[in-house]
Amino acid sequence: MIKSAVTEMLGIEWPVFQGGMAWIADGRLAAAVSNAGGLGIIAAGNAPADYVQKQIETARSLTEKPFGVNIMLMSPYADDIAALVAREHVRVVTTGAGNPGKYMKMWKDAGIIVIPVVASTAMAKLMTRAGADALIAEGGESGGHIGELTTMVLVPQIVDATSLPVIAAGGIADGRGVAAAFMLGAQAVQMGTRFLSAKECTISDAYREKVLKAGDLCTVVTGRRLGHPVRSLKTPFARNYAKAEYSDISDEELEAMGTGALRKAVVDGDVEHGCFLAGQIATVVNKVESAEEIVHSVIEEAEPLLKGAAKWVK
Ligand code: TUI
Repeated sequence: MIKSAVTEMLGIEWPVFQGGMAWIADGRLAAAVSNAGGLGIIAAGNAPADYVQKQIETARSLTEKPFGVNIMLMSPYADDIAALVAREHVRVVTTGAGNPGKYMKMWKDAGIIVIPVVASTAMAKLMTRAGADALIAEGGESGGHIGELTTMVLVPQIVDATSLPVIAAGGIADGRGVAAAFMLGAQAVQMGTRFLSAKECTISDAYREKVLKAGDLCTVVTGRRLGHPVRSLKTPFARNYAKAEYSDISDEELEAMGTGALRKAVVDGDVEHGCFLAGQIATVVNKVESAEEIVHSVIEEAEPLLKGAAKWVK
């Protein structure tokens, strides 16, 4: 049994969050993870509020346990979804890709537990002062939109910069990662890539196959030129995008190249034009399991590692 300030605060059994992956983390996946004793999270991504509302209804029909909604702050619908989660009194809100400061009062007044993703100590301090309940420290090993620092260096610095409990994310997909995160001072973990292999995760077969087959050097970061670095699997799309980034095309054209590419990967399984977001740890994800098997196995692996840590001290 691994308990911490995070399991206490949320009333969950295990300190395992499922990352709010745009286009992927729907009400069904979130409910499956929450039913397994972790924290399932619905991703709003770039979707409009009525989509998110439907996913909240789906999750509520499938679980009595707490779940969260992740708001991608670069979304054109961020304001609408921020208001929706307050109206719906969603238990937990996580945020990504920006500063959620302007929504904090509304969410706290609605009794929501607010857990922003931070990629720097400055943001961690700002969010602590703004009234966040915990912080997710997400390193650049993650898939999707990433910050500069790796999990190994980010987590201890965030732990030192805040009095709040910290959830580690980025590069964690098994019990070794969970144990290491706790050693760095985290009190829970968030995994995204590992849940791409979950039975309840409704991605295209091509997406799942690519993750299951991924090797250690299979991801690449694109988008630095536009100030939004994004990690994805090396595919024709990623290679073309990387090339275009160093060409003389305009920023607008470059931006347009990315539009719709995640949908093409998730929904259509288009291996030529799709953008297959995944973290560097994809290489250790090699079998399809239920969300419950995933949550339970990472905890079962982590427990003896944490208990056995004393063997190193003579
Ligand atoms: O947000 C993520 N991961 C994402 S969002 C996403 S959708 C997207 N697609 C294309 C381009 C851009 C986004 C796919 N994956 N992770 C959490 C995260 N948040 N990583 C980094 C940050 C972050 C970045 C800057 C958090 C705060 C922040 O602060 C900005 C500021 O104002 O200082």
